[in-house]
Amino acid sequence: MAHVTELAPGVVPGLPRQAPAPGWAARAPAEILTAFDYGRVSQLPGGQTLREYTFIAQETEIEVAKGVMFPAWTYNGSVPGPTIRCTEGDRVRIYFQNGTRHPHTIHLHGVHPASMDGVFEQVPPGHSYTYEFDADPWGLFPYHCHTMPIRKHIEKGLYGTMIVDPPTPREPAHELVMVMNGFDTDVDGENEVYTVNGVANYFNEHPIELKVGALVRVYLSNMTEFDPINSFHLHGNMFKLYRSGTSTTNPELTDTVMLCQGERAVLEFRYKYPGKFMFHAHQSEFAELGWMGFFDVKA
Ligand SMILES: [Cu+2]
Repeated sequence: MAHVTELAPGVVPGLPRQAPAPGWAARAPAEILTAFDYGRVSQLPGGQTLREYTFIAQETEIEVAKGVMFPAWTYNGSVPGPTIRCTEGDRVRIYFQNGTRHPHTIHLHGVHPASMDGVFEQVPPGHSYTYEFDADPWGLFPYHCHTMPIRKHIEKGLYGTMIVDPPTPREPAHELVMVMNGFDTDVDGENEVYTVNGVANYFNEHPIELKVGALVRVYLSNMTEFDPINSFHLHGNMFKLYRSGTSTTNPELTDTVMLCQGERAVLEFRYKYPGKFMFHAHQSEFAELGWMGFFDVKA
């Protein structure tokens, strides 16, 4: 799969010297599914866990459907960007370097000071900014660029997932990160392509292997621009739905969830029967334009 990253000409990396190398190599949707970026881990003097990340905004050409190239803006080379994984109470520090020709930021959802919100401190090309906050509260959060026009900066690919684990960990499971998105390939203000993790029909051609009876946990978020909602429908099964991932009790039992732009949910399920089961947007148009895939459940 073609995948070309270029830093804007004349942009000199200007990161603080203590910034770690970006530790994110996931590119294909299947890699993004199971890649978790725990950062460079150390201990602060008081005993608090410090997780340090380097995010570089890049101009990256990505293949969003067979033979369809898209001039994306990325964090560290992929759409969606790195999946930040930490635990409630951890100190998270993100060294952000803008290697593109446009100003950008990182706006993280969650509780943090205004100066860490990625709205007012616009980062010009070639400049850097350091975000630092305590992960609070636990749950599932999106992050994205918050530079005007915001829909352009999101649609171009500057977004990703942050999982803040609860202090008492969730039950072990086969965990999958799924980001629902779209791409406006002809610049008409509408999406021509819909995907999970960046490539249309990818999980149709590369089904996700599961095991009968094994607990599956999907961290699902909706970063689709232009269309107000997206959805996830599971075949041959029901899932427990924990909206925003901020609870582990009293789930709703359903087989379809609708998420507004920026909304997210944790889904848990086990397959009772082996075989191939479809999952897809329940908006038929989105499914037909690439947002569909299969679980291949083995006995
Ligand atoms: Cu931006």
